[in-house]
Amino acid sequence: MRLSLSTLDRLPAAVARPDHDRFSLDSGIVHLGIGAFHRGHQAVMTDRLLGRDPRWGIVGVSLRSTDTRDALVPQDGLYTVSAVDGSGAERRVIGAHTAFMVTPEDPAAVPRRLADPKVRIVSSTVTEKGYSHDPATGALNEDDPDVRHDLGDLDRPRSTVGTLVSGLKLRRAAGLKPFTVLACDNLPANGRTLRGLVLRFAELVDRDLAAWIRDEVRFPSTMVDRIVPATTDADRDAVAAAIGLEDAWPIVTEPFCQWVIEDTFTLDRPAWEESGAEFVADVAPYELMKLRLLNGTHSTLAYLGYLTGRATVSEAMEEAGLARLVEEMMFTEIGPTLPALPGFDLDGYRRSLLARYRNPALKHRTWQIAMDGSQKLPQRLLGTIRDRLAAGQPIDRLALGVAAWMRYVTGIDESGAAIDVRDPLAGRLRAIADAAGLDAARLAPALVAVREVFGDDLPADPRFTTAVEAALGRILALGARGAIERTLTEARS
Ligand code: CS2
Repeated sequence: MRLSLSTLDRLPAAVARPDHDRFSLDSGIVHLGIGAFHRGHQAVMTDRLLGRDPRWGIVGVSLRSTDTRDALVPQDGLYTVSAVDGSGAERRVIGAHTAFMVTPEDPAAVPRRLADPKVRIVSSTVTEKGYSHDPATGALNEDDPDVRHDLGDLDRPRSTVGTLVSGLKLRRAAGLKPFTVLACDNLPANGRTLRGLVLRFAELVDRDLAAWIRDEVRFPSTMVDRIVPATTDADRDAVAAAIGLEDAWPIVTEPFCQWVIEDTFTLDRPAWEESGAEFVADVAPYELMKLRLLNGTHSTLAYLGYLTGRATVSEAMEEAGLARLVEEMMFTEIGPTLPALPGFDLDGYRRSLLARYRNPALKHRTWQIAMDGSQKLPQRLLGTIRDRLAAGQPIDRLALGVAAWMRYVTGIDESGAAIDVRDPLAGRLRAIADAAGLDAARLAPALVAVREVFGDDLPADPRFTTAVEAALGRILALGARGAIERTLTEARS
């Protein structure tokens, strides 16, 4: 028997369930990208409010695949969120979604939905690569095939940016006020970055529309944080056993959940503060702290963990040298680059990150986090490196993180087995690696020359190129484990 509205009352008492009537919900939010992160984060925080304020049901849009819609429609949109740690699991059935749409099935339908007057917020979790931007500069990639398509056929958009502009165009034509655009991905200044992309795209199609967007639409930046690994079949089995019903796509996550949002909305907004979100005037210091301390060390753990044969983050943390390396990276190298946040317990935050990584109940694959490194490195490691170089400080541990990415994208691991490298630039990175061979003096400069990742400045800075080449040389000569140990003994603070 499957989870659905008609089986909800069979759930064990310990499983929390929606306290709202799904049929009384309005759809005030359209969300682009209904992957695990959205379903374990924003949807949960919204679900908690719907009993009191039913205006904020979520229309979930998949820009590409039908999987989520196919899994959730037979369940009336319901799914289980298990928050797990060493002491057990807390489960809750979420029913925040009122409808599901899949862009390729009817590309004109999504912008039309965005032009529904009841829709006041359009949010997004489309991953870093979903913004069709140049990761090093944040500028719109006008050669992106989806962007090119959308510039020619804006009524049937495929890209995130094209979809937003198409929806805004329809609202303007209908004399409606625009919605708020709420970016929820791990990009630096995510709202400001998305605003820049939307404005650039709009200028290319219609200058008046661009001016209207510039004047009327708010793009609050947000800092989002919850570790939500991809769901596995073992998760499905465990959830089914616990709730007594089949659930085709449950979410398994950690108890921790944080959302910091700039309180600047075009129209109204849900009272997300009642489910624990923090509204602030400027999210930048929170975002920088999270991207650098969490995501920067997460990626480092992913590459070095994968190379040392560790399949998950908690297993990577059992690699004693690696755990020490990321701890030192947080305290010694990243910490001094962060702006002060008065009243914020930075030490407690760093310690809690290390504890979260050790969560033994989460099976967060190093391979999953290693994905799309070309899109992630700039905001996770390279910004910190730039700040340290500008302050004349050493970057030994951070350089090892970058070098581990370089070793990873060669596509062959230390035992000679193939690595399934997933990255929009995977083909190019592999070709570079094949041409250079496993020779740090050739491979490091060839990869550092990838401008989309390293920009124009870092390839020209010998302090950077030397440090990365030395770190890669260590990995190639000593293996990842040996390179970690050597870095621990020799790194300067
Ligand atoms: C991870 C993030 O997959 C990744 O790249 O670093 O998704 C991470 O789990 C979240 O940002 C935590 O908030």
